[in-house]
Amino acid sequence: MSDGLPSGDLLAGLAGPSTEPLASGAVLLRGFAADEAAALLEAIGRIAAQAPFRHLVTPGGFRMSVAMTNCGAVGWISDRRGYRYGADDPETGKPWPAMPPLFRGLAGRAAREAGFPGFEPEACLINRYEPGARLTLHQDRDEGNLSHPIVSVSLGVPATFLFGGLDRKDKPRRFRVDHGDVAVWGGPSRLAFHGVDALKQGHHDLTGQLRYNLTFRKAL
Ligand code: MD6
Ligand code: FE
Repeated sequence: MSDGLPSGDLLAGLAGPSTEPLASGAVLLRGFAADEAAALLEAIGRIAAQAPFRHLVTPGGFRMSVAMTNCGAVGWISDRRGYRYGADDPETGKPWPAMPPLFRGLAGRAAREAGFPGFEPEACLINRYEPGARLTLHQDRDEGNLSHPIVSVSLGVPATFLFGGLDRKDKPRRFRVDHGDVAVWGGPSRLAFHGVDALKQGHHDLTGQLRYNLTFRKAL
C-alpha cells in the first residue's frame, strides 16, 4: 500500500458486514463472505480440477465470454438445444463435483440473513470473468421452483452488477460488487432482469485479473 490508506477490503473488514437493499426481495450483503473468501477460492480450484471451466454456447450459437463450471447434484448448462440443469458434466460425462459443505453453509446463512430461511440449494453455478467478459441482461428462470431465492457470491476483481426490473426494457441500476459481497434475491425480484458489465482490467491478490461468482439455486 503506497498511499498509507487502508484498502477497500480492510475498510469493509473494519466496518463489518452491512446490508444494502437492491429492490423488494433483493439485498446486497456487503462483505458477508469476506472471512471465507480464500477458502471458497481454494474449493473452486479443486472443483475446476475435476470439472474444468469452459465457454458454453448459447442456443443461438454464441460463445459466452464468461467461463463456467458447476458443483452440486445438478449443474446449469447451455448448448444449441437450450438451457437446462443436468446431473452430469457434458464435457467429462461424470457427475458434477459435490457441493462443499462450506458453500452450502454460506448460502443458507446468507439467505436466512436476507429473510429466506430454509434455503437448501442443489446447484452452484461458478462463473469466471476475465477482463472484457460480461453477462448480458437475463432472467434466471430455468429453475423448477421460483419460490426460492438465488444467492450470489462475488470474489476477486470488482464488477458492475446491473439490476433491472421485470421487463427487459426497464433501465437497470448499477451496483459495484466487491470481493466477499453476497447478493440474495427472491420473492418479487426473483425474475428481475440482471447482468454484469464487461469486467475492467484490475488486480486482486487472490485471483489476479479474474473475477469469480458463485450462484446458488434451488433447481429442482
Ligand atoms: C454474476 N450473476 O454476478 C452473475 N443471477 O457473475 C447472476 O447472473 C445472478 O448474481 C441471479 C441472481 C444473482 C446473480
Ligand atoms: Fe443470473
